[in-house]
Amino acid sequence: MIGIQDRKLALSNIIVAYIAFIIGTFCGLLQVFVRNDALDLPTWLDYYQILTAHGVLLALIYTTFFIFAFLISGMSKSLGNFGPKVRRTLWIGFAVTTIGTILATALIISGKASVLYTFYAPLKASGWFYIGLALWVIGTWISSFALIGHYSAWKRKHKGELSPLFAFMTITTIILWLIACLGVVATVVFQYIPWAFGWVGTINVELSRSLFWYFGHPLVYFWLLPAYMAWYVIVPKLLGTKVFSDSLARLAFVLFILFSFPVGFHHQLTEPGISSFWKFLQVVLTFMVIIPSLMTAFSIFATFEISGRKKGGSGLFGWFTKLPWKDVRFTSIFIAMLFFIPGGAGGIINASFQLNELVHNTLWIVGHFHITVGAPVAMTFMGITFWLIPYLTGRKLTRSIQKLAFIQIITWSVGMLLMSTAQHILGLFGAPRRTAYAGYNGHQVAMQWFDGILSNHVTMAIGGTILFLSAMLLVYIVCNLMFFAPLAKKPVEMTEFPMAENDTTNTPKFLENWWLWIGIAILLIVMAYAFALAEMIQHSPPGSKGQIT
Ligand code: HAS
Ligand code: CU
Repeated sequence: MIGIQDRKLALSNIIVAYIAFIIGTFCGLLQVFVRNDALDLPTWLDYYQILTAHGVLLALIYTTFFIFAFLISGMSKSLGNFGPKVRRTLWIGFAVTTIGTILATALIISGKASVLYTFYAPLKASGWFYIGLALWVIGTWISSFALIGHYSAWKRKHKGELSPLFAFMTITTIILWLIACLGVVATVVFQYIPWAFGWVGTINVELSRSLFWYFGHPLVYFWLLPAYMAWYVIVPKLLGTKVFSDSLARLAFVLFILFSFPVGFHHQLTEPGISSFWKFLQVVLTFMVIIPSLMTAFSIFATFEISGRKKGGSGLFGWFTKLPWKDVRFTSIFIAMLFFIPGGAGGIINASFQLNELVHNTLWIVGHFHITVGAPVAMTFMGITFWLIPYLTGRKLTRSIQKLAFIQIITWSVGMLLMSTAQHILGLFGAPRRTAYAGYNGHQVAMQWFDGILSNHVTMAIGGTILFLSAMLLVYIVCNLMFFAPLAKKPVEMTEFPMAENDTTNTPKFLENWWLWIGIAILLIVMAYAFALAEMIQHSPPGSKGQIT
């Protein structure tokens, strides 16, 4: 059991995460209705304002706070309670991240930062919005260094030993995050802030977008890796078995450090300021970063089969029926995994240079990220929520709450399936994204192909509504587990931190040689980016003064 002080830290992060979740999902609900032309927003509120709030609060804020809650609890559990210095630093990190979040959110809500979560120039927000973003990043860095400090102290005490798998994966995720943020910090500090406060007249748009995507792609793996941590470390425990292969798991994570960065141009394939050679190189490297996900899929299937056979499942698929379907902690994550099969396949389509031309500016991409971050990642976080909060508060996930939890994940799945299928199909038919106007001919959706059962903005809105109801149910469950559920008498089932055993006897030590991996990552980054960015700076057209929507 981790100490009360550490539990408070994790709980504070969870509370902020779910406050962001409430506001963010509500904005999502408003959005599907605006696009469906069923709702006219009041004059002080506009589509781009709520779209920004939705993206920032769910994709950036909910995820980050939840991830830190998970990492903090797992590091305290696997390496021992934090010392006073680490704990203090984690509180400072939490405070700075929260202040940045409040500042940025306030500006979005007051309509001074309707620039969407990618804050693309030439759209211009109030300078304070970028200050909020900068504080948010700095806060996460402070927390990251605190966790690295905790890990280093453990390593000093255990010379020559491999760290526990959870700690190893935490450090991988943090290294990925620190290297990724360099891009966003560079553009926010050196480009956006001086420009937004009027210290310089113009901004180099192409450079700012490239620095953003240098960060933006690894950002999606910063969301994914904690979900993978649950898949590798938590799920086998729920199945009553061991981690399938410790070295495979570590290698998969290390590959993310190598290949997450030199791929950002796959978000910019339609932009004219980058020559096709660099785009092509990054497209090829994108296909490398698919490999660790395929390794993960393989390893999870193996874990399922091993556990199912141990419980007596026979025949080709007999093991399938032996999985613990009645345990919501497992079922939620299983559905999350299912979503990632089409989610990942869609990613491969996006990454294919020519196919990207077809889907890039359409709702297809919106469909893609809802079945990557919105389902596999979010539903894994929900699955974690169901045991992590009880573990931290010492309360019980009662039978009746577990039933509600099942309703919650099923409705989330149905809503997401309807909404994302409609988005994918509408996208193929040409429905644009990042815009309030869904049709091409005036206000009404005029084209016939937008009227199919699934290729329809109404279907999307129905899906969105089911998702919102499901989100509110989740918030109810979270409040219950935080404050009202009965206290568990002793640490029984459901109040445990499920962490599977793993066998490290055959794991090569060099997998934990961080400098080796960071070194190769830097080489790849320089190779993929140095010339392209230099060209962008040398041959830049006159910068943009910016636009305020
Ligand atoms: Fe993506 C755009 C390519 C993964 C998120 N992506 C986005 C955006 C977001 C996002 C938010 O190349 C939009 C940004 C914006 O606003 O413009 N994406 C990829 C590729 C992958 C990928 C190649 N994306 C993700 C993940 C995300 C995410 C993960 C969030 C968490 N994405 C792109 C590209 C674009 C893009 C282009 C730009 C498009 C454009 O034009 O703007 C890969 O990492 C995917 C690899 C994954 C797999 C799946 C493995 C399957 C597993 C599940 C196994 C299931 C089991 C259970 C075992 C190959 C691990 C089954 C059991 C049974 C019994 C059946
Ligand atoms: Cu990407």
